[in-house]
Amino acid sequence: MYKEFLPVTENTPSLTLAEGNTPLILSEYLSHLANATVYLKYEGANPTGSFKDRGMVLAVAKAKELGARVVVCASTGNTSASAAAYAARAGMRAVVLIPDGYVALGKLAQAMVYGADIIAIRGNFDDALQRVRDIAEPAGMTIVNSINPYRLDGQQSAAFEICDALGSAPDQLYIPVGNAGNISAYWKGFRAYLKAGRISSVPQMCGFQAAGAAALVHGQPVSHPETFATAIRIGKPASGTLALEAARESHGGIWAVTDDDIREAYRTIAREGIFAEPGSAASVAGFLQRVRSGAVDKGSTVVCVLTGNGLKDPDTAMSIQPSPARVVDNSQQAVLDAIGGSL
Ligand code: AN7
Repeated sequence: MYKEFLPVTENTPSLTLAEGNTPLILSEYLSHLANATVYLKYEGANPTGSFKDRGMVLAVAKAKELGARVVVCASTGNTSASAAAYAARAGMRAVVLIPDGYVALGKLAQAMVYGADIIAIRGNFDDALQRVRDIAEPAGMTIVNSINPYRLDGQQSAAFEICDALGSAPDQLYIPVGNAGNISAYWKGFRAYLKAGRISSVPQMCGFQAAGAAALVHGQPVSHPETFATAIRIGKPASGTLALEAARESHGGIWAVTDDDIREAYRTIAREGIFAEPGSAASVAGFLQRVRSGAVDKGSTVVCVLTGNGLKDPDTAMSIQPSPARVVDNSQQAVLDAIGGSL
């Protein structure tokens, strides 16, 4: 679809699971709150339920084009699910290294069902990525983390879609930051669209890290990153320099949101019928923070990126309410009693 902006040639194998073209959903609640027009880019609608598919499709196709048989990645969960799916689709093998005990259940289930070799290391994501860097070349495997440039190239498509849907770039883009690839890819995409004359302005890039893993906010790596939003539990963002450039050049910034802020945002969008995983809700948490501090202009157009599907992390969803279902006898009266006659 956006082939002219991508390094695809006649030798690139055709590979797709129909990724992209995700919904841009108007949030009436957030728009009203900020006196602005606020959209949510719902990346949970991608084939494996996260934005990773946009870049993974290209990274795996290029690996295959160059003759690789095995792809490898470190992952907090979504990259491994996506790598496993596209490797399966391409008839290749996927090896994924994950931090033991810190990957949401749905993501682990995906990597397993798609048939990846899953190695859980006693360490965090940053340790896993270091091990991947150590082993990939000697083992003849292609790294498909976002240090692979094709990942960022492919992920530009989300920025293109937003501009095409709105007819122009938004004024501000809110986005979670983990390993810092996605914010860098969006910025690359907006600049490419500007250069091609498809848009006449670019948005302020507003990135948000979890407070317990806010390396770019503090200006130094976090050796023991902590947050319940395991997707962004990353202490040494590989694309940190690109992300800081995006923030600076666009007059935006990278800020921290607390786990409580993220939980509040997670519930807020769910009350509008939108289910996104905790890491994704960091964008909305950041938006709410900036509305409170008066940094969102009235009448402006804003997009918050919801990077992954809420179904990925059922444990977090269920932990928010201790006993979600009330179990009653199988009778009309028992059901009416349970709902308190409120109907
Ligand atoms: C839902 O899967 O790093 O700043 O290994 O899963 O581009 O890293 C995931 C990251 C945001 C952060 N939202 O994006 C991985 C991984 C969700 C994510 C991010 C991730 P980047």
